[in-house]
Amino acid sequence: MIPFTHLKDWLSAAEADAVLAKLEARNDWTQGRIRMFGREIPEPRLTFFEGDPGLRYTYAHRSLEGQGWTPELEALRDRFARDFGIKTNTVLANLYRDGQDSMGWHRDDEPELGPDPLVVSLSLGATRDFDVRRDADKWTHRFALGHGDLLLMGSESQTQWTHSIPKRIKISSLRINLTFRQVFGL
Ligand SMILES: O=C(O)CCC(=O)C(=O)O
Repeated sequence: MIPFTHLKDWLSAAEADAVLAKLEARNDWTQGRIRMFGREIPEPRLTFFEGDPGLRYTYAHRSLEGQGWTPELEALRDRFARDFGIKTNTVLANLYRDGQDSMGWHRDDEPELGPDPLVVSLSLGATRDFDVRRDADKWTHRFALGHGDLLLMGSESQTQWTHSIPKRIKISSLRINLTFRQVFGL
């Protein structure tokens, strides 16, 4: 059993198109700077963070604070709670401008996410590979996440596994991913 559940076409094409258009039109996409291995580098993607006011999420020395919800992301958050019983109070959005943008192997295990974080991940736009690797034996599996697909990352997904979005130089169009998480005030 692996703790990742891929729900293809969870949003209809029309719904996915509408959310993607709203997100593409936002003007708060930022290229953050993160610290890795003692060096500060620009992230190879753009991001924004949204969530309950005052909630803070810090990764790779980059600190983000929630300032409330836009209606379309709040509606998605409520749907996840209703459909899956997964309560979330923040969303980190990633925009991969093309296949040169990527995310290295990592886990979402910051202390404010609690001991066994659950993550609900919605993909929009270009299909990209999403690789997962199990700590115990380094076994890897690849999901192709397409427009409107949902990936539920369940119990142990962040404690026993890592994940990544590899570069794909032939992909020239953008992808947006929304990762909804529950941040606990520390
Ligand atoms: O873009 C994705 O599908 C993954 C995003 C991710 O790994 C993260 O935000 O931690």
